[in-house]
Amino acid sequence: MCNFSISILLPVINETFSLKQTVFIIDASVDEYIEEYIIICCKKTKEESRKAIKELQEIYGNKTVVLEQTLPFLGGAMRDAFDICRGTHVIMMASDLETDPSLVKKLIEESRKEPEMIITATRWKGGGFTGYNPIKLVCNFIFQKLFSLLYRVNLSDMTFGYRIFPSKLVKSIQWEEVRHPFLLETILKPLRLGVKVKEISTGWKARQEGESANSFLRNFEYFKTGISIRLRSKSKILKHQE
Ligand SMILES: Nc1nc2c(ncn2[C@@H]2O[C@H](COP(=O)(O)OP(=O)(O)OP(=O)(O)O)[C@@H](O)[C@H]2O)c(=O)[nH]1
Ligand SMILES: [Mg+2]
Repeated sequence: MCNFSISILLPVINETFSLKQTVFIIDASVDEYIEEYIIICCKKTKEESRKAIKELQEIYGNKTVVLEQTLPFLGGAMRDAFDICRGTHVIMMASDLETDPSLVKKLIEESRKEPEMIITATRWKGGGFTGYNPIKLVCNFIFQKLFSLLYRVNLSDMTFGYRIFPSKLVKSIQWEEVRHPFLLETILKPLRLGVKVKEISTGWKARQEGESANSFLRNFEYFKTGISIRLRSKSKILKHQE
């Protein structure tokens, strides 16, 4: 397949060296397919992070697209980037090194074999968790089991926001979430549409700089997202055609 290009989405609040490291590792391993790095900023993005972004712009020029998000929160950042991405495929990830950038190469290889599929990273198939809150880990495990039963799929990590999608697909869906449950929405809505999903294993290591923008209690909002999408008709998942 010759027409294959990637938009990498990197939302940023407080990352500096983690963001730069992410781009350096990706660039060194898969430069030929990268159409653009869309770095998404908001009012909360720190001055030091903006400095790191400028450095990346100096190195990578037009390949670095800086987007000031209009919708709020993490889901809003991704949704704004979905609207403007130019690659045939898009990789949703983080800039805090919790989404291991050395896996991008494998995500791309798998996606090139099955371009209509979603390839998603799982921490539950051998890669494991380093520095993850133990209570959160148990809740996460139970949640994954419950929702794989509810959606009748053999998936082990539906809440991890590290995956590659065909851009056409993400542009055709009517997204609703603006906070972290957006990460779950991006797998459940395609599943409801019959899109095939493949998992590949990755490890997870807690970030070394900054802190998460998600609070523990907010994790319970994932239930509402998971159940309501299960009950939604397919026609309500797609954007209305004009
Ligand atoms: N532009 C932008 N970036 C965000 C926003 N919220 C989070 N991010 C970034 O998105 C990435 C993932 O967010 P985190 O808050 O670390 O959340 P997480 O790792 O998915 O979830 P936890 O496991 O709860 O830590 C990080 O690189 C954040 O800096 C936001 O509202 N706007
Ligand atoms: Mg994080």
